[in-house]
Amino acid sequence: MKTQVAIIGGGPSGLLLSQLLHTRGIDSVVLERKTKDYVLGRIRAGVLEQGLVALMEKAGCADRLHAEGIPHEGTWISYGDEMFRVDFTEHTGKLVMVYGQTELTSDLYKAREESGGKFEFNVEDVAIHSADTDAPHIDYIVAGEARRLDCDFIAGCDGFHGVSRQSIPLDVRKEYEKVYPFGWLGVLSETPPVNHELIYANSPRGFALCSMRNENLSRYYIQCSLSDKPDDWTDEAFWQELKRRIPVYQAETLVMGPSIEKSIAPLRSFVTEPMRWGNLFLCGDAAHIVPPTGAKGLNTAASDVNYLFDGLCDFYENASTDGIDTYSEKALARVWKAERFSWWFSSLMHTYPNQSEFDLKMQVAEIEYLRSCTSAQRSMAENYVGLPY
Ligand code: FAS
Ligand code: PHB
Repeated sequence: MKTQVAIIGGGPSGLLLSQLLHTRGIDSVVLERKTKDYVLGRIRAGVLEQGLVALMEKAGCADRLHAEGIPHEGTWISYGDEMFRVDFTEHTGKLVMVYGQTELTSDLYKAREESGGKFEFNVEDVAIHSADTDAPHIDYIVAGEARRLDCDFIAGCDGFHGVSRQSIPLDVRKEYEKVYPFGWLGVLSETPPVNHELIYANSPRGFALCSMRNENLSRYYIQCSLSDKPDDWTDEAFWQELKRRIPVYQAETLVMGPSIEKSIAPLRSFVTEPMRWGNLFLCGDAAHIVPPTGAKGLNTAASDVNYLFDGLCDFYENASTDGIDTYSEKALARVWKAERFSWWFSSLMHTYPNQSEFDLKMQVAEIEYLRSCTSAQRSMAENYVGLPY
């Protein structure tokens, strides 16, 4: 089989790129390790920057997002029983859209299927060949049959555990990593959200986050030990712990109910450089990971896709390699700003083992500074709504 752009990974990065390329008549094939239902069953991001909303509009996939997404003009930060609001719109004139990654990915699959998108699901043994030449190809197996995909370019959209990053020689790539000493236990429940906006909570017992998907579907997280397993936590234990970490007057109004999804995500900051090797381009989690505190994971994948899409269009429409030659540099410049914000916000809101009394005082002073200082709130707002592409 031959295509112009071979895309490894059928998550949001791969699908968004494939659909955008389709709008410009550029052919692609998406190779996905799992089934579509498995991909759609993963509960992940919930907050979209306006840049990602604009890309979904450009891809012709934003109708349901605009109909069902919830615009948020600010967020709440709590520490102990104190709570204050950071107003995104007051400081930046922008807002974010609360709309689950699952829904976004579903919208992209629907658009690709309606426009004849080419997929291979349940692919195994994906192997990238000759990426550093003008004739790269991918070998893979489907249902026991060996197949080959020849292409001009390969987009590695296969996430942190994918094959693409590993295909870049070790003497070419440099990796940067910070692993956090805790995880996030997340619960989805068919209950009304405790607040109509998000609450990021710092408490002596650990971080908590109150989020949502719609007016009767709430998403909650509590910081947990890396040794915890979801089954270690009954629903009752989860709700009681969450109530201890948010202000009393919010805990009193919390509507609890059975969890319909419960999972634990480890937290890490990770970047690999460069994000290009020959005609292989890394996008999204294949190249970088952020702790979800700043809601930057999916949104930084989007800016990668934006830069790569522009570069590929420049190549096919204007025979120019300027866009693809500057892809890695441009993408990394924004990636590192997202890494900084996510690390800063995670350092501010979580409890760390062996935190000294002084460390705790610094955390409270930083939160107090954010509460009381307009420029500190503007800085947070600018990063949260998304820095320019
Ligand atoms: P993805 O990992 O989503 O998709 C990669 C795809 O490639 C997968 O479908 C995988 O099956 C496939 N694949 C892997 N190896 C392959 C191979 N060899 N061949 C073919 N296909 C292969 N971000 C937020 O902003 N907020 C959050 O709350 C949040 N929560 C998260 C929770 C978890 C558990 C994880 C892991 C991530 C979370 N993220 C969150 C980040 C997440 O949203 C990612 O940023 C987003 O999924 C990135 O999308 P992709 O780059 O497409 O990678
Ligand atoms: C979510 O709703 O899943 C969510 C929202 C904001 C975050 C992380 C996760 O920072």
